[in-house]
Amino acid sequence: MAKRNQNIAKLQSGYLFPEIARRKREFMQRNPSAKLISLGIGDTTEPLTPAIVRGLSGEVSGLASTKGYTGYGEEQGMPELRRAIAQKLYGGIVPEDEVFVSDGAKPDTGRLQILFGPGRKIAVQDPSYPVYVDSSVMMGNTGAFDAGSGQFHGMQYLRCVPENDFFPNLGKAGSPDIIFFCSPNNPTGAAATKEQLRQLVDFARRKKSIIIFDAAYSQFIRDSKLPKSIFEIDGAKEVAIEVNSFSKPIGFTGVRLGWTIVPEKLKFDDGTSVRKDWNRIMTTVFNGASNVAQHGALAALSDKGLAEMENMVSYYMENAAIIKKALSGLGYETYGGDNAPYIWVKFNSGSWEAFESILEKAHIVTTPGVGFGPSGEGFVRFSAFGHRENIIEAVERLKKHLQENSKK
Ligand code: PL4
Repeated sequence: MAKRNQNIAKLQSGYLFPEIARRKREFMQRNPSAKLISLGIGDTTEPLTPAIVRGLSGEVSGLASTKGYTGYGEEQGMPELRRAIAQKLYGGIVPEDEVFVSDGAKPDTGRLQILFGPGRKIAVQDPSYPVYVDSSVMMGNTGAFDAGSGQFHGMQYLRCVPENDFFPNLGKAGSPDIIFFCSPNNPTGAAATKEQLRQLVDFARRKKSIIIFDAAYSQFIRDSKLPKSIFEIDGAKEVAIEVNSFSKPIGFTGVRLGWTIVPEKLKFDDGTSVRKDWNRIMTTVFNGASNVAQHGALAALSDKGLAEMENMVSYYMENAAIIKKALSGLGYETYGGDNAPYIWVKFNSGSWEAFESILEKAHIVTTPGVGFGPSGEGFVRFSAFGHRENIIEAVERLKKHLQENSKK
């Protein structure tokens, strides 16, 4: 028999989101008539919008004809979509040949591990989207694993907490090869300022690190002074890769479409081109994004599509405002929710304890903060993705449950 990949064996438990789904299923078995509301997994709920549907269905109809049929496309994506992303979403600050269209930010994050290979020093924001740590562990990018303490020596957790405005103390960050940085952040909802990203880019330039900047929530930024891309920062093209996604702003979590930008100027320490290696990986292990999904995305970047995207984002951000207002009104410390669809809330108990209590008493699914890293302990993440009527009902239930809880 083949030997097991020992890096997989190092993963400490199941992936966070299936674990939440498991607890939800168990709850439903015990309470089959409960009307659960999910403010847990950040999954979109609102239907696709007209211009985008026209883009998708136009391509489907085309595929049904001999003339319109297409098979495999270019692994890097349709040239017109790469161009539209570069121009409409980045205002031309990145050229189209640095845009690699894909099936989403999460799969690209996994494939980026192949780009760097094992034995790299990794730094991650703590808390952060668990894929960065778990995919690094799978690749063997953990430094030494101490089974006694269950800690990885070599992976640096960059503490991001209210006390430091959710921006890490880079003075303590050592010299990582790779820095995963997500802004607007999942789960804290914190959006880094230009000055903060400038510090990050300067740090990476000094330490010769590469930043993997996850901008999956950039369209949710409402404050026009905040940067939507790492490439708005001078010098970032020599030290950063950006992953991004159509999942959240246009409801493509199931349709699947994202992209990664790898600048021509980004080089490895031996002077070779990172972009060339990424192209080699993508043409080898990826066969191009769905042609139907790409036409949907192209339609989303038309004038009508962009207006629909803006309405969709505004809808979820109004949900965020409703949740945040209710929880702050109850006296909870709340963060995020202004430029991101997540509200990060401090509880006086452990994260899982708060999660269980809200599930059992209010029949609401949330996400325990500690699932995103040790600094998330004591916090719970509330997602703003949901139908408005469910958000309003969830808020009423939370008010009732949390008020009763505070009396005890
Ligand atoms: C549950 C910072 C959600 N099963 O859809 P993609 O692959 O283009 O983007 C995924 C993604 C990338 N980057 C960040 C994200 O937060 C997400 C999606 N995160 C969440 O609730 O945290 C969905 C999670 C999904 C998963 O594991 O990604």
